Parts: sequence; C-alpha cells; structure tokens
Amino acid sequence: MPDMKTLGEFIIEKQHEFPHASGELSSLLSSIRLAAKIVNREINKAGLVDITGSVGSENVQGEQQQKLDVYANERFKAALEARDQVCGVASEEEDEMVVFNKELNRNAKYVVLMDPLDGSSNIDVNVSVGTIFSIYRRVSPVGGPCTEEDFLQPGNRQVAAGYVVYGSSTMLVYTTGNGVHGFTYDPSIGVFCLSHENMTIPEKGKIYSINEGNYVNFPLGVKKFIKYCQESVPSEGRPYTSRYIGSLVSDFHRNLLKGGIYLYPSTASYPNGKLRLLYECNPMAFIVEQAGGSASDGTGRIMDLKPKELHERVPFFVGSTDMVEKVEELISSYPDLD
Ligand code: P6P
Repeated sequence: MPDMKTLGEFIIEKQHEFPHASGELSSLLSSIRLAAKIVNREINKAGLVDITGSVGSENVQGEQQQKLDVYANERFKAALEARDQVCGVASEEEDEMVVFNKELNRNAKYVVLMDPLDGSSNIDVNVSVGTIFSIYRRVSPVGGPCTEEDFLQPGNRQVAAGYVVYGSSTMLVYTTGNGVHGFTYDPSIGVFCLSHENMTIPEKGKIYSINEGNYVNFPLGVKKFIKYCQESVPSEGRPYTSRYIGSLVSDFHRNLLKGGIYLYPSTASYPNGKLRLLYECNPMAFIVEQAGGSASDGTGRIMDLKPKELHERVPFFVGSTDMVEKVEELISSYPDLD
C-alpha cells in the first residue's frame, strides 16, 4: 500500500513549483477542496432530500437550473470569497462576473472561472456530474475591483485548472502546469488521497465520445471522422468504441485514463458548439495538454483563442493527440460548403 498522501500535503509539497510561490495558490486550491467536499456530501444524498429537480429559474444559458446547480455555485463562491486570494469569479450560473468587494479580496491576485455543476441535467437519473475550475492571475491593478479583462484572458495564461468528478467515487484532478495529478476522496476520513500521480493520456485512443443524435447537422469533416472510426480497425487490432455519458467531466475523465476523444462540434441547436470556452474548454484543454493530449476548436489550439465574452461557446475536440489531429485533418480536407 503506497504511503497515503493527502491533497493538502501534496499541494504544500509541490508549492515550490508554483510561479512566484507564495502559498496563495496553495490556499486557493485548498478552498476549492473544501467546497468540493461540501458539494459531494449533498450530491451523495440528493435522492434523499428535496434538493434535486429544477429550481424553476433559468441560467444565462436558458437551461433549467437544478437546485444542486444553485447550491454548488453558492458553496464554491462562498469558499473562494472567504480566503484572501481571489478578487472575483465568473460562473456558468452567473450572468455577469461576481466582484468580491471586501478589502481582503480587492488585494487578491487571482480570479477563478467555474462550471460549478456540469452535466447537472443528469442529477435526477443518478449519472456522474462534475465541477470544473480555471484560475488566472488578475491583469487589473491589485487593490481595485476585478474587471472583465481579468476573465477574458486566453487559456494559455491559466495558472491552474482542474475538475471534480462526483461518480462511483469522487475524484479531484488538477494541474498547475507541472503535470496532472488525481486524488480520490475517502469519505470515512474526509480527505482526498493521492491516487493518480502524473496522469498521462494514451497518445492513440480507441474511444470517441459524441452525441450522434446531432449527426445530420455535423460539419462534413466530423461526419468523415465518425465514419473513419466506424470503418477502420487501428493497427492494434481492437476497433474503435463509442462511449457518450452526456456529462463532459465524466467523458473527459474516462478518456484521460483510457485514451480517446470527446467531440462537441457545431450543431443546429448550437451553431458555435455547446461547450463554453472560458470555464469548460480552457480548463480541460490545460489538463489534457499537461497529460500529453490535445484540445482544438477544429482548426487551432483552444488555449490560443482570445475570448470575447464570458459565456462564449466554441466547437470542442479534446483528448488523445492522434485522434484530435485526425479530426483537424478531416475538417480541413472536407470544408463545409457555405
Ligand atoms: P448534449 C452538459 O450540459 C454539457 O455541457 C456537457 O457536460 C455534456 O458533455 C454536454 O453538455 C451534453 O450535451 O447536447 O449531448 O446533451
């Protein structure tokens, strides 16, 4: 049994690797750890108390807000505001950025973007859901309120990113630019224990994750990729497999461990793709690149895109490099005729 190391111990041990390590990023990651434990507790009993089901309001995406969505958003905001490292957050559940106005927050160095409970439509059917977070150093002057520019930075400026997957076991996976590390929650002692150090994604994947119900409106190059997966047998002999949970964090996590690609191209309902650049695509792109994979909008690197607005959507192809490059090649070879 390898010696057990907790997330807190690991963060402190690796603190010297953070640029300008001053303990603040460590403390910020610890506040996310705390909120994840609280949300995990509520998700695990969601079927028992009146906390599932839509709260009736709609979020900026026009999606029914599940009560757990709202709960998770409030928990993560409160945990982040309580520490003096964060001056504001942007969230899928908030129309505008949230400025933390306490004195201790205005002198903070970081902003956090998050999808507090991604895949929440799966809650009522007991399918895994997740939290996604992305951390930047602010560009606005310390001492004043954060500005929208702090949140509209390209993904290549992230200082940390991660996700929590609330599944058969709850895991927290994060990167600070020095590899990807996974921690499994032990509820009996209330700690995240190091279980997957230096995670790497297999370069050649066999799994493709896409909602084929949207096939008729996919770009021609994406249709060609699906056909390629269905008709070719890779050199290792095992055919490709289609796996789609409908929860980005769960599909991403499985593909990170086993190799594969997640695709959300433009569709009739989402002509620019469904996934949000700032708090879904960029953090997942940072993680997958640190694990040796790739993330593209079909024509270029996700993390090089300059965001224009908080809830901007982009086409998203993320996972094993050989599969992402294949999709890019087919999109380039078979451009849609306008
Ligand atoms: P569809 C959940 O709403 C989400 O943002 C991702 O977690 C998931 O991969 C995707 O949307 C599912 O979308 O259109 O296939 O139901």
